[in-house]
Amino acid sequence: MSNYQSILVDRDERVGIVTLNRPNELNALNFQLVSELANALEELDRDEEIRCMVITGAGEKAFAAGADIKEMSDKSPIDMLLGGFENWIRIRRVKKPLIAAVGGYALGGGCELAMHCDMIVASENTRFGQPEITLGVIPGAGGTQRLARTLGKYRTMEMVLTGVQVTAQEMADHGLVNRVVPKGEHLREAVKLAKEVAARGPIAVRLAKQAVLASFETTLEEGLEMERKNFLLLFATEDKREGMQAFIEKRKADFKGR
Ligand code: CO8
Repeated sequence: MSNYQSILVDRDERVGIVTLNRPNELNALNFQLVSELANALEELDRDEEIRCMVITGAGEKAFAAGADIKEMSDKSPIDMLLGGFENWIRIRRVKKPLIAAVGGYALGGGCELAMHCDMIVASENTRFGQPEITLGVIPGAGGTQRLARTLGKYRTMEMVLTGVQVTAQEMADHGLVNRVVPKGEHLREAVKLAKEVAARGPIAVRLAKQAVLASFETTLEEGLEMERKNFLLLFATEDKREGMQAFIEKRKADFKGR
């Protein structure tokens, strides 16, 4: 595993855990951190031992309080294009499931990073928000789109146009948070959820993630076609044989990812 300065990379059985590690800056996402995060996630994505990844923030106060405002303040559009966006696209393309373990502030790019993940576990002290409007800009890593697809137009407008902070429970009520847990429990609960995913067949998990994500980007007809093809593809795997045989023999399946 590579050496990183702004993140920590750990593993717990088949779960890779990446910690955003700038607690004194509330884990503000500077260019280096996002680049390291993309590198680490791609490395874990290639690692056959790892089946699911959790992203969390160091310290009690924040998952991430957004992109690094001090770093961004004198940047040009071209600096932002070259220094920033490519790495966010790399995170979006990770094939294994990502779970955000969120405690404290998840603002701006922090909220957007959580929404890049496939599931979100948040502690009850979490505050989500898109405060970019208070800085004279707007969300740039998917906030307007991903919030609107989950919360709908009206609540998203309020968040994006005012910068208001929203509780984990309210986000859960809107379907944007999977589990709200007591303060300090978010990482433990996210790893528990990740281990549940990691016990499933990794090829099926990968193709399931791809199919669900397609529902945001295609027509129903195209999405159904992709689901059907992925379903059929899985009938060529050893894991399908193992999963069905294990059911018949009343034992736990041992999936190999083949
Ligand atoms: N950037 C840089 N430094 C930060 C950030 C940030 N986003 N957030 C906090 N910090 C720093 C503070 O400057 C402070 O440092 P110092 O001790 O040196 O003064 C330290 O972290 C602690 O912060 P505070 O003292 O402010 O802590 P408080 O508890 O008083 O307040 C808040 C906590 C409310 C979270 C407050 O820090 C805050 O409002 N932070 C900024 C939130 C924000 O506006 N986020 C949006 C940023 S813009 C963005 O995310 C655009 C995403 C674009 C993605 C695409 C990129 C290519």
